[in-house]
Amino acid sequence: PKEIFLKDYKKPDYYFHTVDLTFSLGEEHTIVSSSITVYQRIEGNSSAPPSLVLDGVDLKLVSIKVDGKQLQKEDYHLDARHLTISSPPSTARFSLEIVTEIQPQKNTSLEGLYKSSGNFVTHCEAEGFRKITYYQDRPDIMAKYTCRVEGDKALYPVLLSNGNLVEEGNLEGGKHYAVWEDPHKKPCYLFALVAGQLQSRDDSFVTRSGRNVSLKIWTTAQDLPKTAHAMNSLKAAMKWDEDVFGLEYDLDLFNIVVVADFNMGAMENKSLNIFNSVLVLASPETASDAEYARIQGVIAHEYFHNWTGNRVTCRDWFQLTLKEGLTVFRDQEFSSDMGSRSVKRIEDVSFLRNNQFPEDAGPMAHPVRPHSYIKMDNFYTSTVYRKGAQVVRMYKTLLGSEGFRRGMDLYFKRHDGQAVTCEDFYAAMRDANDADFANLLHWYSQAGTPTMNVTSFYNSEAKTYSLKFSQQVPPTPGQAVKEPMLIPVAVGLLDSNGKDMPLTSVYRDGMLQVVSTDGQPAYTTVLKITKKEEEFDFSEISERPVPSLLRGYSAPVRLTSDLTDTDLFFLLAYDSDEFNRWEAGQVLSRKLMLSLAADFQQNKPLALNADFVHGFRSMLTDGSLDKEFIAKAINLPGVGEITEMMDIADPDAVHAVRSFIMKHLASELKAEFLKTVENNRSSDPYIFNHSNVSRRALKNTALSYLATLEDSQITELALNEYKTATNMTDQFAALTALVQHPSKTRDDVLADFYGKWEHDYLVVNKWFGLQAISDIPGNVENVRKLLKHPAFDLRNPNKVRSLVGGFCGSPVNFHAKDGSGYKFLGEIVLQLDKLNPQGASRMVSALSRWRRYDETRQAHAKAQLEMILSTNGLSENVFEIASKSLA
Ligand code: B3K
Ligand code: ZN
Repeated sequence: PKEIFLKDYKKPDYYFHTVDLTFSLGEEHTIVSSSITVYQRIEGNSSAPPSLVLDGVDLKLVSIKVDGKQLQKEDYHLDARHLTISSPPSTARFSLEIVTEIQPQKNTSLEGLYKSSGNFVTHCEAEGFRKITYYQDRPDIMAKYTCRVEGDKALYPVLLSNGNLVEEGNLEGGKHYAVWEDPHKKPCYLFALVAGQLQSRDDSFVTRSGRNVSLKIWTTAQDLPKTAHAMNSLKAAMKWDEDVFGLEYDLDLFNIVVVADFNMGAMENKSLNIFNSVLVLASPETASDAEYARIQGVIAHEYFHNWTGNRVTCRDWFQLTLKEGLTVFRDQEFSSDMGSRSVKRIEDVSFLRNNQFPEDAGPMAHPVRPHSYIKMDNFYTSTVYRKGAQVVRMYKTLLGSEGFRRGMDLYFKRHDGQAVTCEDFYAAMRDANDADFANLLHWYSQAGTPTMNVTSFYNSEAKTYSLKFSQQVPPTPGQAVKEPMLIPVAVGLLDSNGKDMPLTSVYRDGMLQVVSTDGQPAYTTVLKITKKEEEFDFSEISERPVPSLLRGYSAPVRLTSDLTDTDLFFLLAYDSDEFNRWEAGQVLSRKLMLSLAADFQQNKPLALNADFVHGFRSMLTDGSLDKEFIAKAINLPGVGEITEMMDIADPDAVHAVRSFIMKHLASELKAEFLKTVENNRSSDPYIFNHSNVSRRALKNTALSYLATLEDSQITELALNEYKTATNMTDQFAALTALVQHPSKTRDDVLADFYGKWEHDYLVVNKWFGLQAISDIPGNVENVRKLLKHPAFDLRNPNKVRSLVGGFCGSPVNFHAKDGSGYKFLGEIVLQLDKLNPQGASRMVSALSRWRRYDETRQAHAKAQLEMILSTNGLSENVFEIASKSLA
């Protein structure tokens, strides 16, 4: 396999101007005819024109013409990946016509053109278009497309592609056709085609300039009722993008198609978004609040790509974060505005810590803009997406909302219709604000989560308060030495009453920094750390403050400080920054869990101190707090997050400790938890809004604590919750509570749930997932059984994610010391790789951090990676992850 490097990027020698495609869809094969107008980049080249190299994989070439003339065998060269025309015409412009034959019905990789539930569907990003026809499959080739689709009218009554429908009609032999024209030029990864039996939910949106946009969500007749929430989310997103960024939709039609077999969450194809069904379909009875929220976020995300991704796209795939980091940031902001900003921030930061931090500390660590890849699909990572979004957020933190908006406006003004780089985004932000951004670009090139330590000093005579920062970026594969980064740290200082102190002036290295421009004191200020070590001094500080550091998590770093437990409990009780209130509790919990894990390892008895229980009780019973916030605040850090902080990861110890703390809190606060469940029950019709979501979140979190007690009264309670639930959120929470421990009740309720929902594959996936992630010892055997369940299918990515992915999330069973979990995964990866390399490589990643564990586990995991790597015919996808994991 060949590694591709950012530094080797070269502009293409040829550009494509227009692309006219015709698909003749058939059961045996599909014929794709493409007609392209080609331009030479360097006109009037006196020497012979360079050869034109087209990408193509799994294609049968039927014919090729240049300027209308059929090419002979000696005029081109064909290998497994390319079609090379060695002597193209020397004219500035020529035409290229290619006919290929493909077999979508045999395509299990789910990239290119494939079939799902009998329908034809495409997925092209990153490099799937080359499985449809020969093309320069790279994002800096932007062309205007037309697409004619022909197929059997009875089998494929609906024929869709990008842009506007310009013609349709009947053909002989029961066939029909449709011609679509996309007026916006685009890279081929945004091409899409859908043909099949679909019905639509129709709605419309009038843009602020008065354009009437027809909105359609396509799915099976049966699932149509489950598209209402997605449609509302779409309209809310369209409105939000106008209000917040001044961005309006640019066509008269916007389609979303729901697909059951899809590798990713969704795809932002121009005007024809294609979605994994789990991210569209929802009804109160079948989807939980978390799923409603995810649908809202992802519908918005794909819609937002229309500007950040489609109108302005990436020059090359290394720039992926240019569109993904930015669009994730935009969807996070949207969701914040739709619900609670601090809760959304807490969720996003937790996700980052649990998923991106481990990646950034492992063998696959890469900067948000990677330097190289073997298979681009392997770089759709939480680093590129989530850390990338944090990088975008830092621009906003540094520039303020208005400055950020000025930068966005300039970015679109400069680059609409172009394929650009992260530097172009940076330059737009800088130039629109005359900003000084020293060291910010390092975030694009350096991998690894920076650690930042803060120490404080109060001088009661001078009334000054100093914060001393030191930062360090850890070494990562291929990057031993790092430069200091620009780290924006939002800081507030609390007085002894817990109130924010006014901040009038702060000095850096003796130089006065402006805290506020309008003469008013600030209560939060953003310190720009640019060096390895740096000190800031606040003046006119009348008493020793408690600092609230990194408010709102203003930079994706690991923060350590000299704050005492007393300081942290104080912040937990008083910080005006809700995120940091939560964070103070998390820091306390992390410290506690780590120290109890050490006790556990030394066979010492576990004990919980009274301050912790007290702090916990105050949170749980504070009626002035937002209920969803309380639910987050009483949620302990996950096992993964804590094992990540240990020298040698010990999932058994952390699991035991987490269970112990939960159980202990549940028994100490049983009355409070019971009351919480009691007070937050409701039989009103389901509404997805903040107050209802909050209420359910708090009730169900309380129930999850109670469930740890293994007490028959609680089982009764949970059974009752299960039976009387009027929505999936409550029903599934009760089910989850009931299945914690082996029992007859557990078996019965799992069987009951399956019986209720066997007709709904999305709910069945939740049922698979719940059993897969179970911490009941020896659960691998149950998972093996479930693989043979009639509802399971290795070809469907959602099912694989629920069952296999779910299993890999269990600290106890995936990391079982006898290696049974790793062995299970090894077998699945090999089976899956033959069907779907993208899916297989996602699964194999679960093994990549094997070096974090003890020797026994290391040996088991390593053996599996070696076994995988020694297998013949391995995909490049799996090869890249497995080989880098062993390196
Ligand atoms: N851009 C797509 C992801 C495509 C994944 C390709 N393997 C969805 C998204 O991030 O919006
Ligand atoms: Zn995206």
